[in-house]
Amino acid sequence: MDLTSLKNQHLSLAELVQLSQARQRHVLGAICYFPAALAEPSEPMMDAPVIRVSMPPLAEIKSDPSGHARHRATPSDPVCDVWFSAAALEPGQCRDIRYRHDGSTLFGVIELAECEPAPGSAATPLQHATERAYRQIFELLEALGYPYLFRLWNYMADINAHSHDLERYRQFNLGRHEAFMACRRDVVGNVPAACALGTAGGPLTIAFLAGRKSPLAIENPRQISAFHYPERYGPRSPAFARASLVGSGAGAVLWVSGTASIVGHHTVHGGDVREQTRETLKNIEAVVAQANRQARQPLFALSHLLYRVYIRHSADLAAVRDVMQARIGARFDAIFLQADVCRQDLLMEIEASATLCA
Ligand code: 3EB
Repeated sequence: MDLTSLKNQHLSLAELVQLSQARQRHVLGAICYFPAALAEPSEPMMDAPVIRVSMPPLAEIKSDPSGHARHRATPSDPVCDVWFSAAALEPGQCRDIRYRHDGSTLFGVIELAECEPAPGSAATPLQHATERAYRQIFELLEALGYPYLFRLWNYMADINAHSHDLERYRQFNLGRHEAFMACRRDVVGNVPAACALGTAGGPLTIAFLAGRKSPLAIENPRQISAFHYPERYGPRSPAFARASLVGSGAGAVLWVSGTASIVGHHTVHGGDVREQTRETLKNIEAVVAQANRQARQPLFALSHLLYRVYIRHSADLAAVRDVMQARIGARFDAIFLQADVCRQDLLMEIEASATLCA
């Protein structure tokens, strides 16, 4: 069995919950972006591991097979990033993680509240929650025999706020690094694709995809690898690759990490959302070109990616969308979300995925 059975789609929450029973059995997992603050604790919405994130959807572009782009402005319904598998799925729950797997790929979700660590620990509550979440993830993956992380989505409230003398995103990086080290995971080179964004509230929320085949970690020649960022961005560098690639030929899957207006390690075009979007697309183009080089085949193109676009100020939606359409063409699939980005001077960030031939 290989990854040709994986498929990624954007659906409204109504569409997701109204899928036929037969179709729901093939939902590996999903992330649902909610417009309003969520009441805790979040009750499971369906049998599949579906997680709710407080992150207002701003718009959606969907291209149907006939080639028409359908725009939906300010969707009132939550929008979901859904992963399907054509294979038979096995569900499971272990401590705080809910998951489903198909014999080659596992999708899991975990939510953890930020509790004070044990007395004597120097960790902040967010750092502690992050370390506990990642330790649970690594322990589960070891136990079930899915050792390779392909992709992680990291969502936390107040990502740019400072507490305990450190920005919360940097606290998150400390906890992630600690867990990687404790579980003997590489923190440079062979690291998963990821994103880290700020929500409007709620617990630390992480979704992940893992498998039994080692992915290729892809870097961007225009950017210093994030795991080599200098210390001025925080005491521990973020452990993620610019993209990860699994499988080959028609069965390949590409995950492009959250990508922003960073060249080298510097934020460029501070204050200019249009230029930040152009620079971000140049970065994604460079990552895709690098992935095609490593695949030794031109498998991926900007016009065939599925995009999630995070925008700090909702008033910038039109500017970001216009630049994307000018560069990519009018027809592409994207959801636009209001979210805080992990550097104060970044106004937007884009991530993407491609499941070929599914
Ligand atoms: C950057 O390039 C922007 O901490 O997991 C992008 C993707 C970013 C993943 C992470 C952070 C992360 O540094 C921020």
